[in-house]
Amino acid sequence: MITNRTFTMLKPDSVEKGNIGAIMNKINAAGFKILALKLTKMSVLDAENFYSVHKERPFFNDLVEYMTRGPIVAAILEKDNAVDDFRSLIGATNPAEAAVGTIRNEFADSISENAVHGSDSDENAKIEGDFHFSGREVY
Ligand code: 3AN
Repeated sequence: MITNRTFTMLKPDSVEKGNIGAIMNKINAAGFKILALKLTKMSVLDAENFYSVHKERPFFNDLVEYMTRGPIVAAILEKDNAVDDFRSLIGATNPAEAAVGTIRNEFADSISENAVHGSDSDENAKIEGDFHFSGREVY
């Protein structure tokens, strides 16, 4: 198991607000190396599969609608302790609780539109990276 990679998405709100560059700057400044990167759009089926763990939650339909309303930036990132360090960099799920200086503190508006995704485990980082990238897109 590779333990130094994580997967992220800059969600539709980040793309709509023109925050791709600013968020990528913070990711680079925090020491993450970009192994794979693309602007892409999730289909409804993609989003339902990606977030299937949340399918019984009351916010599931809104989450799928949000994640499919426009393009996202998908990326695989490399750093020692990537999963935990990236979750520290993005901050709490609810931006109102995200520490000052975190990506969600600076760029997210609400718990339902919270700017970025970060994998929650090495196992999910691998699954999520494979979901968005073929082997020849990862460097
Ligand atoms: P995280 O993105 O911090 O890992 P998850 O995996 O619990 O958080 O949630 C996935 C996504 O579902 C969140 N990024 C957010 O867009 C949405 N979400 C999570 N909890 C809520 C909630 N209580 N109300 C509305 N949307 C939520």
